[in-house]
Amino acid sequence: MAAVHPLRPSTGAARLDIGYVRQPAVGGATLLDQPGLLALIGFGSDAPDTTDPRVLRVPLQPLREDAPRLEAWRVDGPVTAGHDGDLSWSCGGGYLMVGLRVDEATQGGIHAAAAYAYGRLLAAMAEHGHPHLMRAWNYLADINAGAGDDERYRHFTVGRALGMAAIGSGNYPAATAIGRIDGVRELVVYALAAKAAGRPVENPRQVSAYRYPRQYGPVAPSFARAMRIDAPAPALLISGTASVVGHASLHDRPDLQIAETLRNLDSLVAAAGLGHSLPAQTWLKAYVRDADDASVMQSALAQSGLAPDRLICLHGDICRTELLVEIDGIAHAGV
Ligand code: 3EB
Repeated sequence: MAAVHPLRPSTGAARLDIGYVRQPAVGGATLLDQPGLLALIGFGSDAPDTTDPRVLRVPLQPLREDAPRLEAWRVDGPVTAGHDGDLSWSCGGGYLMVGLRVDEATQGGIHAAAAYAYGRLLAAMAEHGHPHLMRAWNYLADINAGAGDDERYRHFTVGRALGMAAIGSGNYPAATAIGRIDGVRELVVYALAAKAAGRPVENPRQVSAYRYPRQYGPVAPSFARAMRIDAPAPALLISGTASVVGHASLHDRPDLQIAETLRNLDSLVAAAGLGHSLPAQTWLKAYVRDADDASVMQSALAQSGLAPDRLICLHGDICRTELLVEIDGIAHAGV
């Protein structure tokens, strides 16, 4: 093993601080004035309405009135940001955040929109000198519409794979793909890239998504189960995780799907070397197909030890019709 400078992490990874903020969503001005603010993600219809390129708007409605509605990403050092057509970018401290909103009609459908979005994303990464794609979120309408290989999620998956063709499966980012229920056929993608590579992590309880068998579509989904950032303290960017064991969906009740999902999360955290279960410093987003399941989700996560302010519950469709819930997030190792 190569000698490592004692004061510097071996990977060259830089600090990334993520957390939810409970603040009146209107304006968000004081947050945006903070130095090192890389991105501010607003959820639902009252997300900050501003042209600041660091502000990303997720078209899913939060389901608990009293919950935080903003997610702040902070880095060390100055941040620069701008717009480039339909793309917004923000860069500093070794990280690049990119946001894209693509009207499907302008590209000729969800397949072409996905290919276009990922082509634009990879081009922006090259232009700004952040070659490692760490994490991507994808929100698209009518995700389960269409039968068999004509399902819109599968079309999205094929288009995304085309746009990401330059990335090998061993370097796929962590990802989430969720259905927006407002019916707006605009693909929303936002992504985190970095100067230093992360370490993709797979879940021993699950077949890697990029190795899913043919029954789930003509092209397997291009994502890793999680991406580990090594420094200064380890953090794990966790992909959308559902009640999938092996490659099969399990259970038809939301409570059982949530319990299985939590087992998957524990397994993933262990595989990443972050302990035996989700650490205290964890921020989760839970997606529920049926708004009525938000309370079951909330109590299940409270029971597993997650503080209420560390959960944002969003109303969205999951990419297999039988799946009712999905959870993603970030886990910071205890210090
Ligand atoms: C699964 O385990 C559930 O296509 O980007 C989870 C996370 C899922 C990301 C994606 C899909 C995606 O297969 C679905």
